[in-house]
Amino acid sequence: MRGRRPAVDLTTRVGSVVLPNPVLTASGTAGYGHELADYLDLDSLGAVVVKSLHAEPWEGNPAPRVHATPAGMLNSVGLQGPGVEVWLTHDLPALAATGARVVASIWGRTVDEFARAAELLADAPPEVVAVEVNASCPNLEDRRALFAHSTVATAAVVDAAAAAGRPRWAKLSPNTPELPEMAAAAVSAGAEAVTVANTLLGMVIDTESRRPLLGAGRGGLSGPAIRPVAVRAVFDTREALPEVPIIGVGGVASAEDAVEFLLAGASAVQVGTATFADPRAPARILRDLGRWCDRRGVAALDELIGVAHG
Ligand code: RRO
Repeated sequence: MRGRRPAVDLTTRVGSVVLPNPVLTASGTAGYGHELADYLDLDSLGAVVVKSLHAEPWEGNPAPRVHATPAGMLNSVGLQGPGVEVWLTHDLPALAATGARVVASIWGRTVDEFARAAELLADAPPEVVAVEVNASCPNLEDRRALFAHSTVATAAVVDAAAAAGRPRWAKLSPNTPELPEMAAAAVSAGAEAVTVANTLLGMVIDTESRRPLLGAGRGGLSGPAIRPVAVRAVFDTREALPEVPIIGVGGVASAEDAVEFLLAGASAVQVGTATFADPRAPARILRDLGRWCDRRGVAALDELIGVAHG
């Protein structure tokens, strides 16, 4: 066996969910089903997180919905989706058939709508390993009512999602200075983990029309431009709540970026905007993460997670 190095064990644990590796897709960037299957083996990823689903079909916002920005992009898709019932029959079967672990993201305009979406997921097959409760979409009409900017509302939607009968992850907002308080509220309501964080609220103005460029005006900024914000948000959350599993998201485009999030305290990362430029990005980052660890003699992720805290 001379010269053969031990394989790196990339297994990670997010609450009660054990994943073979820490590289997941980010909600909204990998479709609803097996859209990326032509580019990568979806079951090779830690999990596939699908775009946020409402209990009912939802049309979304007027075009244009996306716009490239320096080192990132702005979106206001506006939560378009087929609704949980259609997703269960139309999209999920092909995704589950790939062998992927699936995380269903849900949203609602009210606590009852979160509860309804979660109820519809109660009979989902076991491939749906967790529910990500999207409390933080910046593209709702009434942003003052954003659940993830209130501890009470965050707890309420996480609690409502219990109806799905599977582990809950709360997706939180970077647009509040009280992120650790929101994380604590989510956990107190039963979340096993927090996803940190959604997009940063932004705007681009078209200098010719002299009006906001996106159809909805404001939108969520993502990509490498926000990575330092997201890394800081993960670091803050880990510092305040060292026992709470964190899924880091925001501008992960390389294995080194993923390592940065792990060091800040994340147990897993989600790849989002990078996938729009290269649909193979999650697989590339996973491969390179293994090599990165191998070259440095890192045998398991516990050697990295949270280490930046000293
Ligand atoms: O659909 C969207 O406009 C959207 C959602 Br649900 C979200 O959570 N984050 C985002 O940037 N866009």
